[in-house]
Amino acid sequence: MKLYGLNLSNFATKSRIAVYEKGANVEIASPPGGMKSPEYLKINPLGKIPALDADGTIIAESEVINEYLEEKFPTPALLPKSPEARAKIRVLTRFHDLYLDPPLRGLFGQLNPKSRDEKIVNERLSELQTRLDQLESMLAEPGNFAAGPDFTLADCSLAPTIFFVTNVLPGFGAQAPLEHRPRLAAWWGKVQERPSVKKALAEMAEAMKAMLGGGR
Ligand SMILES: N[C@@H](CCC(=O)N[C@@H](CS)C(=O)NCC(=O)O)C(=O)O
Repeated sequence: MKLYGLNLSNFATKSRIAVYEKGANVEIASPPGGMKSPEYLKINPLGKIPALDADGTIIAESEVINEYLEEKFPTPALLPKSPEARAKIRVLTRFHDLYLDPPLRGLFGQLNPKSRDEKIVNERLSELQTRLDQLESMLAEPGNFAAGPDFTLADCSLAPTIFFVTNVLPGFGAQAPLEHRPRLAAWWGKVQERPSVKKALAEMAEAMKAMLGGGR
């Protein structure tokens, strides 16, 4: 099996964490020729990462990949057993994909203070702060992982994006994301200690450093 992605991508990192958690025999590869190359577009016509080549079956979309990995490699489990508890995890992963990531992604084009559009920045920051408040109200009590005592697909989803949130927001002079959000702050401290997350976030940090010109 081969997982196409780039270390800086929060969506690709989400799937790498699931691979690392499972200890699955999955090769990690960059999209050949880049995300929009004819070669990669044949693999994933959307030109997005991640995509999983499951021995000939191509699976796109990070959450579909993670659910596939969960079915293919059930141990250790990243979803609980009861339908209700599974639904709770899926609400968090969907919240991540549909509501939390977009306002953050909308800030990526505004990183340069010299060329940023303050109106766009303010709108996206405001939406992102609302989403972080919503996340705070959805997370489990401090001391837990995102949805309870067990590490799940919800943690895989949220950790790479909160990595960006904590690294990017200070550059906009925004309200510190962990301030006044005790559940988010406690979860963030805990989840970074998980070996799979630690490894994947170190890869993200290295890629970010390289992108900002501090790397090789
Ligand atoms: N819904 C997709 C989102 C994937 C996504 O947007 N990945 C970004 C990198 S973090 C990407 O491929 N961007 C290139 C593009 O959208 O053209 C998923 O969950 O896999």
